[in-house]
This record gives sequence, C-alpha cells and structure tokens, in this order.
Amino acid sequence: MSTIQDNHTNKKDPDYTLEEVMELYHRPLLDLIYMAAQVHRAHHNPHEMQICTLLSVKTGGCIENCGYCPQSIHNEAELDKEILMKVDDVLEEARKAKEAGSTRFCMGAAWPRVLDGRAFDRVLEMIKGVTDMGMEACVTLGMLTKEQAKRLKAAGLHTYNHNLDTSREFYDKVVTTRTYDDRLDTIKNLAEAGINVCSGGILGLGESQNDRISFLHTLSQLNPQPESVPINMLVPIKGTPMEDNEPLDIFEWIRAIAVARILMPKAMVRLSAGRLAISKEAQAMAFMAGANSIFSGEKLLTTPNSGEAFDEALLKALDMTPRKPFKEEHHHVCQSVCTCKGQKRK
Ligand code: SAM
Ligand code: DTB
Ligand code: SF4
Repeated sequence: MSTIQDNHTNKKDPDYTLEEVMELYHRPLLDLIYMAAQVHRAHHNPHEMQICTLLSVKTGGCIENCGYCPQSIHNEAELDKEILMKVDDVLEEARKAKEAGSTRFCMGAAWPRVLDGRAFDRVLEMIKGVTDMGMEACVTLGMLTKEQAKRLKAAGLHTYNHNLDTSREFYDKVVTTRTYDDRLDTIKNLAEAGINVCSGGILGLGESQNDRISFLHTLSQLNPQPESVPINMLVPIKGTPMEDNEPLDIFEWIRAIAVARILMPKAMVRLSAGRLAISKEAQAMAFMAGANSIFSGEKLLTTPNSGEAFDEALLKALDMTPRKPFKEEHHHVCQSVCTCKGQKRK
C-alpha cells in the first residue's frame, strides 16, 4: 500500500507498512479518532458493547517472569494462590455472568504452557459447559501445541487469548523466560487449528511510542488478523518490578486504541485491565475511537475491576446496549432452531 486514504471503508484487507502505521499514529488526535470512528461504523454497530467476564480458574505459582504479573513466582505480589477449580464451580460463575449480560466468558490459568493430562481434560470440560450455555468460551492457558489446539477446537472453544503484550524490541525488558517467537508460534498453532485468536497487549510498561507502533503493526500483520484485541493499561502491582511505573498519558492510550481499530477493522477491540483508574469520559472517548468490548464484573483475574453498576450506568449514559449472545444472533439470522452451536455465525 503506498498511500493512506482517510476513508478505509472500501478496503478489504488493510495492510499497513511500519512507516504507514507510524504516520497514522502521529496524526492529530482528533483526526485519528474521527478516522477510527468511520472504520468502526463501517464494520460494527457503534451502539453495541460486548460485555465479557473473566475468571481465574487456576491462580498464581507461574514459573514465567512477566514483570507486570502478580501470578509469577519471580514477583513478590500478595496473592491468594488457588489450584485448578472444579468444573461445576466454574459453570456456576459462567451462569451468573450470563445472567448479568455477558456473552463471552474467559477463563485464565496461570500456566506457562498447556500440559496434557487431567488438568487439561478438566479445562476442556469447562469449555464444553460454557459453550453449551450459549456463551463464547475463551481461555488463556499459556503456550500450546497444534494437537492441543485441535482438542480445544473440538471442545467448542470460540477464542484463545495469547497476548504479544508489547513490541519485539521491548519484549526482553518485560519477560526473559520466553521469547517473542514462542508467542508467535502458539498463535500460529491456534490459527492452524481454526481457533479465533484474541491477542493484544499492555500499555504503560515503560515502552516508547515506537514500541507501541511496532506492537500494533505486528498484531495487524498476523494472518488471519486477531478476532479480538485486548488493550490492557498496566495495573501497577506492589511486589512486581513495575509497581512504580509512571502512569501512561491517557491520550496515548486512546491514540493506540484508534490505531488498533483502523489497522484491524473487524476485530473486537476490548478495554481490558486498568479501567478502574480511567475516567468515564476517557472511556467514552475510547469507544468513539473504536473500542467495542469491555471486561465487566468486580474482578479481572486477580485485581479489582469496575463493577456492573458502573458499566450499566456508563452504557446507559451513552445510549449503548450490550451486544446479544452469538447463539441468539445466529437464531435471528437463520430463523430456525440452531444446532450449529454458533459455528456458522453470519
Ligand atoms: N498465562 C497466560 C499468558 O501469559 O498468556 C494467561 C494469563 S495472563 C494473566 C493474561 C494477560 O493479562 C497478560 O498477557 C497481560 O496482558 C495481562 N495482565 C497481567 N497482569 C497485568 C497487569 N498487572 N496489568 C495489566 N495487564 C495485565
Ligand atoms: C487480557 O489481555 N487481559 C485479561 C485477559 N486478557 C485474560 C487479563 C487482565 C489481567 C489483569 C491483572 C489481574 O487481574 O491479574
Ligand atoms: Fe502471569 Fe501469564 Fe506471565 Fe504466567 S505467563 S507470569 S500467568 S502473564
């Protein structure tokens, strides 16, 4: 692609070079938001917000040394560690989340990688149960092989979360027990098994603007592009090397969201960790810039989150409604009883 046009609505596959992403990123902020809003409106209903719920099904004790993470054994964060939850307890939480309006239920395990065995079998049961409830089941379990990805697919998994987190150039300032290419290999295994990939990252790790640009460019070059892109703002946690990080300027956060939306028009762009510290006005600006999904509920994995009351009031004030569950959407399209479990979603 040689030129950047302001109206991307006719483009099938935006394919920006690093230089073009850089040019985009540095545009006047309100022009960038305006452009992102146009892309957003061409691909999504701008009045709908997808509500997702997170549950940590296995907490703490992870051998990776991610500098931001309270669950790493290398950090000294205060944490209630928990072994893998029982399937029934997880499904009870999923039921509550569905009642509260969630359409996606994400289960996280503090594993560096998936190991075959009873624990993985139990997670497969959790996925089946959540899928049968009509919710999108998503898991984040660390690295995995192609064979394991196929088993997740067979269990009905909708999406797997595996973040690139930051740029390749900055990666070893954040974690050294694995490489950027390890992350990309897992993403490749997921894509080859036909699983939707949810991949995003964290802003505020101490990275530069160029790191954010490089990170967003790499994400957009994944083939296929991620189905969803979680944008986390660092939650600085006592006992981690990042506890005293300077908070990132909120307009940088919005700028990155707008660029993510333009580069990945069809993706769900999800405001993930860090919303508790972000004003409702800034969140509304992020929605204007193309964010269309949030994690709701009192808790993320281990840290507090804006509760349902806050989110309900925010959506009401902005005249937005929660997005419908994917099964219902399919019923609406085919007008018949659906047996495809949402796999043939329009
Ligand atoms: N172990 C799995 C892995 O690393 O892929 C999954 C769990 S991990 C907790 C999921 C994501 O949560 C990380 O990739 C990171 O983006 C985000 N995260 C963890 N701690 C965070 C923090 N303190 N602030 C913001 N985001 C955080
Ligand atoms: C993602 O990118 N953010 C979510 C989800 N994927 C798994 C996790 C945020 C975790 C924030 C820190 C915590 O609560 O432990
Ligand atoms: Fe935390 Fe995941 Fe890193 Fe483990 S691999 S320390 S759970 S972010």
